[in-house]
Amino acid sequence: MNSYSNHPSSTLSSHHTSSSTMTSSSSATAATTHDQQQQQQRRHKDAADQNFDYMFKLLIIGNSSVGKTSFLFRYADNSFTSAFVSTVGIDFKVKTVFRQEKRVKLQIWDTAGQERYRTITTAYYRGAMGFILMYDVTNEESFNAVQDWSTQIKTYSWDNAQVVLVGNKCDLEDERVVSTERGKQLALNMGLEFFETSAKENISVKAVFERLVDIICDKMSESLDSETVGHTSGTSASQSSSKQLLEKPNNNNNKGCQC
Ligand SMILES: Nc1nc2c(ncn2[C@@H]2O[C@H](COP(=O)(O)OP(=O)(O)OP(=O)(O)O)[C@@H](O)[C@H]2O)c(=O)[nH]1
Ligand SMILES: [Mg+2]
Repeated sequence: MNSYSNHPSSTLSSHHTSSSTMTSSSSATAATTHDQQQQQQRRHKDAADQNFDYMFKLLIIGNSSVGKTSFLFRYADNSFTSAFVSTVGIDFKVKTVFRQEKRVKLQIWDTAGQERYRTITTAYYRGAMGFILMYDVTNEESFNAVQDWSTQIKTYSWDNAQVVLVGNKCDLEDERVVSTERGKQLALNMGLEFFETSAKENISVKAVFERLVDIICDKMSESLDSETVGHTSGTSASQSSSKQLLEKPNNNNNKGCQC
């Protein structure tokens, strides 16, 4: 069974493209439908591809309109639209990358920032190995909310989940209200790595994902080492946490992560 294709996300999702282009002329609608079909086919193919060493479940979280969906679209499809279609519930994309000589399949969940979807979105935190916690450098409120989002992670995900802090929309220098220094300081206080990005101008988007994957891989190696030490010394300390982090799909029986 493939855990992606059977996921309820399809009934909860919304895309920029689906809502913003369907209202055009009928020929444009036909073209869009064809594009959408192709996209959907590619999506199913990517999701079904079992040729990978690890599968990491990642979540993008943060206030509404900080740019989470745009960030994911930039990374996965290299596309950007200035239209704002607020995400309904949750959606995901799949992308496979090579890091540290491993083929890593990323299952990237794009969550709705609106409060009313909080019950749905937090249900997906479980089993996530990494979080991109995003604020908007032109929006003070989104920056002030970072601590609350961090609390949500602590409450609903496991202890080993890795988090990076991202200040998005750094292309809007004239509208900036959160300085780079404040972002850095907050990240330092929270013990997180920090990036400023622009989904619009494609600044540091790929770097964020690559760094997060590297951090997770490093954590996995550490867990492996401590597990080996634990076994050698006959103790079971840290075994359960390593087990969680090392939980990886078994390619032979086509099982994905149990999210
Ligand atoms: N200038 C600029 N605009 C951006 C950037 N990223 C996103 N936007 C715009 O900000 C608006 C909100 O972007 P979304 O990606 O839909 O925001 P979101 O965080 O997914 O919002 P929710 O789905 O409601 O949680 C859209 O109009 C985007 O075009 C960026 O890096 N620079
Ligand atoms: Mg969104």
